[in-house]
Amino acid sequence: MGLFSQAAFYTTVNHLRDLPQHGGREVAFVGRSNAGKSSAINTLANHVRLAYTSKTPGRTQHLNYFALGDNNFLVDLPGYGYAKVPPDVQRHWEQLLSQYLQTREELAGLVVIMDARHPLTELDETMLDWFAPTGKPVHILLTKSDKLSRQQATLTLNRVKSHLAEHFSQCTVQLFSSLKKIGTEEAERVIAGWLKD
Ligand SMILES: Nc1nc2c(ncn2[C@@H]2O[C@H](COP(=O)(O)OP(=O)(O)O)[C@@H](O)[C@H]2O)c(=O)[nH]1
Ligand SMILES: [Mg+2]
Repeated sequence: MGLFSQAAFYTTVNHLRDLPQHGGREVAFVGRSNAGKSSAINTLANHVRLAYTSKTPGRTQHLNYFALGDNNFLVDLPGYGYAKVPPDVQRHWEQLLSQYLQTREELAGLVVIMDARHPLTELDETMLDWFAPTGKPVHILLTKSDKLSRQQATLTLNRVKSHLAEHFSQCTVQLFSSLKKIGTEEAERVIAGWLKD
């Protein structure tokens, strides 16, 4: 059975002061809105609607916690990069995300979801910049890779790898597809290595 197969909703948090004191470890998923984060979480968890998948992105500004068992947790972070967010909402989001990424001790590693057709956007890099000082590991899923030819996918993977080697050496990256179930074992292996068993 997979690492995420027992995942169950745990709690929703909108302020840092409300972060759960579970005493275990957590792994957070973040990504540009519509990149395919909810689909990736659902694919890994093998649940159809564990994390809500939507075509109208950008509604939630919350941190959603899922219990994985053994006091390990998955945290679904709010998406970023959608147009027309009111400035106060944007500020709240920036505060919450940057503070969470920089200070959360229980956070063992960060999974960043990127659309394989548009990897490493400015906001993706902002996320990596916020997290880099912690020295904790980051794993990037280049999802929707089913939309690329094999050659395009390999090219993209290599391009992202060389960028990371230069700028974010604690990052690893792989191809992923929720639609075709590509890359789930590799992702699970990396994430399981961050958590307690
Ligand atoms: N072809 C393809 N489409 C995907 C994949 N993952 C997500 N999508 C689609 O991309 C859109 C956004 O996905 P969603 O998971 O809601 O993105 P989120 O906003 O990052 O949570 C939806 O229409 C999904 O069906 C994938 O691996 N392949
Ligand atoms: Mg989503």
